[in-house]
Amino acid sequence: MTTTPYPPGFTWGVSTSAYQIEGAAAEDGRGPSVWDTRCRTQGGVVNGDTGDVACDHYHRWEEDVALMKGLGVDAYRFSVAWPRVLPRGRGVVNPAGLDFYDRLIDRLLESGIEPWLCLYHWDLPQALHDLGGWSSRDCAGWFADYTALCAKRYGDRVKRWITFNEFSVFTLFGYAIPWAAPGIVDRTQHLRAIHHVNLAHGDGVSVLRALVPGASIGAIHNRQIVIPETDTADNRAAAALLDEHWNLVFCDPQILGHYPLQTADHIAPHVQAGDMARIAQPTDWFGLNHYGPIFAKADPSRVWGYGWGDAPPDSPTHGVGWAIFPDAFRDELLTIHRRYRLPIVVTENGCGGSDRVEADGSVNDPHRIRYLTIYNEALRAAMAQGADVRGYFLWSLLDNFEWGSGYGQRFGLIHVDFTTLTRTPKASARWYADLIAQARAPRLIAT
Ligand code: PNW
Repeated sequence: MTTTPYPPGFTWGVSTSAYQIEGAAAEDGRGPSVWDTRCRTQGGVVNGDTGDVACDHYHRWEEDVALMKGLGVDAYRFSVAWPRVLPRGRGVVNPAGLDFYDRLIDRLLESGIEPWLCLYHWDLPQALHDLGGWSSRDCAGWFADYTALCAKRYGDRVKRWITFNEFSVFTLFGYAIPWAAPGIVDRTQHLRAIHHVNLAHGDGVSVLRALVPGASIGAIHNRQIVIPETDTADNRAAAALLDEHWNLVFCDPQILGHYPLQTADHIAPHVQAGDMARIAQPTDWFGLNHYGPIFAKADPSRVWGYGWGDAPPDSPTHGVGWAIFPDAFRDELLTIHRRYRLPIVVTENGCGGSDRVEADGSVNDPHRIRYLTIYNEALRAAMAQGADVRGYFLWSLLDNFEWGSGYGQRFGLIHVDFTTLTRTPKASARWYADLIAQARAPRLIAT
């Protein structure tokens, strides 16, 4: 009998996002986003790094598609920069920005790589933030109009659509714990942002259904078990509230139609009649981004009374300091399968750190290969136990602008020299290409 652990049609891919790779921040009519503002004026990014140049993908996209082809991936997840196509977020469109994604999509299709288009990877146009941004209910409508623009322009060629990437990271770190743009710390604004982003998601799904026949639509959630740093009552309470804000306040209303317990009370003043039905539009798959568990501790200096705890001192960690715990990945896949009853696509998983360039120019990253190997085993274990996983996208194609960590944390399969912008595939790129090739070839097993 021939078999492979992956079902027929399993999608192998790589992921990136616009602000992290494109650069060309002020070119061809692109407007500023909240991340440009954060990098340029707010601080909070290591080294004062910015996405002004990043990987210069805006100019080097042809080389990058060729690199993907070399990996043998089926699919590429990228995001459209809202301020590149609508410099002020709404109103006048920027034809040069729209053209850029046309060229990219066409080349991907010619190369046999399916485009998976994500509408929002955190780069809200600054002009919309100045009008209230996600704290304003109007933002859902602005997002729906932007979605319609992209759907009409790209929907003839793009069938895989994603509304948002990691709802809870940009809302929590943008509005409650100031680690991301726009750097606000305010409970009410955080709650309003949660609810308005949920409305925007629901409206976005409705627009895509109406405008893109045959669209396969998902949303991407970062889900990570929240563990109390030490087992005290205060830390357990902190972990329970963080679990709602991190893991539940988007998935539950979008898929199950209600907010989780504590949040339902907190958010009630911002919810209007009909909102919950507007949010809970059926989607086709659940996008999961997962790296490792997170640790919570009580922290009265933070706006919600919880803060980030540390992994136990003896636990293995990434270069980024995240705990390596593949069983949590397996369990997360099984939990999602049972709780949400949707096919799952792993839209991000990967390993950060700093990589050493050898004298001959090669880049060996055995730590990344080790991490990916054990996480792939966990993926297969979850599938063997019934989780309906349809694809795996590795984060990331390229080393890129790693938000608050600037260029100091590298997640790429392809090394980028940020002075010369030269790309060099790492040992992990070969490893991933081999994994994909083996996964596709049915293996003979004795029966
Ligand atoms: C994700 N955390 O972000 C993002 O989708 C990517 O843009 C990013 O580059 C990648 O993971 C690696 O960081 C996260 O604090 C940011 O647990 C923070 C966390 C998780 C994911």
